[in-house]
Amino acid sequence: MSTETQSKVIVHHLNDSRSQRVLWLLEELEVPYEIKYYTRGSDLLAPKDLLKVSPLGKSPVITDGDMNLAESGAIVTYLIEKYGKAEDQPPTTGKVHDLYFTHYSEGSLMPLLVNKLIFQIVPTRAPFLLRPLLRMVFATLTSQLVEPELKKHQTMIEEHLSKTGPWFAGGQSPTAADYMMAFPLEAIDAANRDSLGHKSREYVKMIHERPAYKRALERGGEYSYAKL
Ligand SMILES: N[C@@H](CCC(=O)N[C@@H](CS)C(=O)NCC(=O)O)C(=O)O
Repeated sequence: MSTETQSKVIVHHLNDSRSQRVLWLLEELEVPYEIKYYTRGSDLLAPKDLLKVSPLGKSPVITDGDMNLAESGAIVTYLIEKYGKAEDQPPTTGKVHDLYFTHYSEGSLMPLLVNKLIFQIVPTRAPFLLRPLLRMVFATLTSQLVEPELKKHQTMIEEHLSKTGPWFAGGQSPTAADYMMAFPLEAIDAANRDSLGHKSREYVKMIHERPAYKRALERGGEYSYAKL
């Protein structure tokens, strides 16, 4: 193996998943990387192969040297610390925002979106005769519990971007918070084009127009939340 190959970061990348944020980050950082591709099964779950690099078998995982690292927030922080330049760090005034949104994305927003998705999927996997009833029950749970909560989150994000934009930490380049926030905002937008507020939609559009983002899309393959 050549030294160059040995030192390349490997991204264990699952189609239509959060690992797209890691590809985007590596493209922005201009760090050479390899992709090991994994395809979801018909049950939408990751293939068992991912268990070989991470005990939970979820994507993303990166391999850097002899280390495997899972959890996208940890990966983003690790890669920026190791390979980032000054512009990849938040400005002093945006440090707390960067910290907050880096953790908020997976800690508070994504669980809500995953809940919503599970509530949609459960009725489709139930015994045929139970499906209409379950559809009604889960649609009610979604509209009474998930949607009002999600609305609160979207308002908070919209107000934040209106004050700090274009980026979550308020600087002129994306920082950790942006790599983390892009995926849930893309998912909300893809599910309902009229759902995001004006600033949040502009934000997603701005990301999709970045050359590094487009390169990441090209390399990553199938990704339903953005098109080349
Ligand atoms: N909080 C974790 C979530 C990881 C996760 O759930 N990844 C999804 C892809 S977006 C996955 O691997 N799903 C397939 C499965 O659960 O089998 C992170 O941010 O890395």
